[in-house]
Amino acid sequence: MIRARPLTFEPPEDLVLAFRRMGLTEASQPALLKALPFTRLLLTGLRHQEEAFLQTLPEALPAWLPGDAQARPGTGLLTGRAEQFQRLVTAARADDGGLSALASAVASALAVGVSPAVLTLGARRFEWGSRAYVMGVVNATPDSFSDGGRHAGTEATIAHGLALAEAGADLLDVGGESTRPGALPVSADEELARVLPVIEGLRARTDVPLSVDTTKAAVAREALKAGAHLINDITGFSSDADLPRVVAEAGAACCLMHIQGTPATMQQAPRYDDVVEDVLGFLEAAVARAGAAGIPRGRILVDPGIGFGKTFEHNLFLLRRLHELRVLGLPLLVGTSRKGFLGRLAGGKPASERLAATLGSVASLAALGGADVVRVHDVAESRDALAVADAIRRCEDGGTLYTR
Ligand code: 7PM
Repeated sequence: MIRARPLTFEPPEDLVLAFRRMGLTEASQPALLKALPFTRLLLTGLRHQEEAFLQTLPEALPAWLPGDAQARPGTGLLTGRAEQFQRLVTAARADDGGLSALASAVASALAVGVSPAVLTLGARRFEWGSRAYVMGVVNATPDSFSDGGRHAGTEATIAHGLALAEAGADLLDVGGESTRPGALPVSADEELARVLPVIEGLRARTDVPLSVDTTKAAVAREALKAGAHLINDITGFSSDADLPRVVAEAGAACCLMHIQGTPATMQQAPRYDDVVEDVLGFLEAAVARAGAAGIPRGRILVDPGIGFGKTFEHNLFLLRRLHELRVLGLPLLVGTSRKGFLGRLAGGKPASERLAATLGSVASLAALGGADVVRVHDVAESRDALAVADAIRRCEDGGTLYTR
């Protein structure tokens, strides 16, 4: 499978801003935008035919630097201006010898600055690119219940969800199956008994859209009937073949997450040649399963699955290279909240002492322009951190750097 990924992520607004600082008018900008941006695309999965085409590019097209044919066959770097890339896409499309995969891979990589379509969930609109949205974690597993038994536990969980809504959550994610590394699966009946009363309780008392963290069609069906808007499947539709259809029939949205292995075994020996490449391939297949079941692209989010079958280094590399996942053209959801890699970075702190590290991760993601939704336990604190990071990223009036 051929894939093209931009090495850096430069939102188009950055250039428009530079033009404004140069005193250039709006009218001259389209021409400048076409001529200026310098793009570098990393290509992987090329076949001979595509390599042959790239090796004979004329001057007017991007330059081609092939990778090592032995160590990394089918790879290379394309560099050039936006307008040259457009020409390459046109030429590859015009060739009837089967260069259409190359054309679409390059076209998707060039479109990374284009915001995904607006998503409406219940009473809320998600305008991707306007800011990072916050998904609050509502844990409905017994280990999170107090000693008062199931009913008291349910009431406490609902109260917690309402508090997160009050604190500014844009979305609440209710989960009844622990996905802790080494955790064992629970039955659909048990999972439903945990999440359904919480969904019903929240649905009656807040208009914040509800997500359900489940891999099971039977759980999703009832949860969606009870008013949930989104199914968050940590296995990217790879566990239950009926789940995509249930989501499609309800007109619901979904978040498809990458995982290597299963929660029971995933942290034993995570291994990748190229973790970004692997995650991209997995998510493409997950999105295809969703599409085949009739879920519109505009109702799909994707997630690299931080901590799910990844080493410390895999997690950091994925976060740093998150913009490469934008070639999917879908909103990115990322969950770093209180996770193990943060504990390690903070000198070995337990989950209960990882708030500051979590805020560091959330702010970095927003500042890098990587995440559309962050999944967090600490909603109020994360909203503040994001307000700062988003404002710095968007700020347009530069003022003066030095005054005399
Ligand atoms: C133990 C370890 C308990 C990890 C709970 C967790 C994600 C998710 C979770 C995520 C999406 C947690 C995780 N993490 N769903 N569900 N993305 N989409 O920290 O990163 O809550 S469970």
